[in-house]
Amino acid sequence: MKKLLKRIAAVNDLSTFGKCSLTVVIPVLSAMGYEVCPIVTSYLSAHTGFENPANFDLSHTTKDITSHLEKLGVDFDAVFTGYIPTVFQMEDIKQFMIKNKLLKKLIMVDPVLGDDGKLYTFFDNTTVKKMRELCLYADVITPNYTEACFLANLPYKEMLTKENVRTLIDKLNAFGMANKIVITSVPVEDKTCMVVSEFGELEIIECEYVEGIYCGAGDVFSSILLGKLLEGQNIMDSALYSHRALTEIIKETHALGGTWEQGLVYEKFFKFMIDKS
Ligand code: PXL
Repeated sequence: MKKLLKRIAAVNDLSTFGKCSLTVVIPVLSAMGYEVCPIVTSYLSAHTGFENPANFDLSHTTKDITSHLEKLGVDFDAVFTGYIPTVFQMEDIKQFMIKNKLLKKLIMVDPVLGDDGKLYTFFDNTTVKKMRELCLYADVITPNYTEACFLANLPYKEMLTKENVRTLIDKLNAFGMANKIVITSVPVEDKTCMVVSEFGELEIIECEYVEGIYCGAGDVFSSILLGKLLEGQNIMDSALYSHRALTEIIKETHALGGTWEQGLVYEKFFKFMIDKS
């Protein structure tokens, strides 16, 4: 089977309402010119920020889905994981990741665990421990600041010094996590920053303040980042591009009166791409 485009296995949930996970990952990466093959981890009526979503855990399907893909010989250029509802499913995904890692495919883990200092509904310390294990097989991880604290087993502080950021990266490296780490929404010396680290070196990038916090922003960020990495751009340029795009999308969503639960008007990314090309 001739591969016409670079192909991404997108391991994430499908939430009908609330614009996150696959409803973001598929359109964004498709617009960037990739073939996106979803491996659906859970099917929800809405993301877990809404009260009592109907939630159908698809953990029991993962092994059958990935082994059929293997039988077909479907060859991926990247494996990109996000929300995984159970430790049981994380183990199956880990096996899929290991096979692709041995084939030298790009493995990117967005360790979806929580935000604002707290874990998302349904997650606990066992989830964190297992997510740490997945991160060991990743080339790139993209935690937000909350997730980075949980992964590093460090307390969530309202404000960090530059030395605290160094400690955070050192702790993640000590656990043996990905060579490339991009942490978003890090509060450093009264600024919101993005931390980009490669092989232990780190840069703290001050971000423009934009009003509004939206569910799924991390999914938009990591999707664009992956798209850029697969174009062959380095981690810093990819992170900066993704950050610029996300800033525009947040501004436009805020101007339209968006809310956290409804998520981002990521459709504005398509305009961003056209304007910047
Ligand atoms: O984007 C984060 C996310 C993804 N998937 C589900 C979620 C959330 C955040 O709340 O609930 C199901």
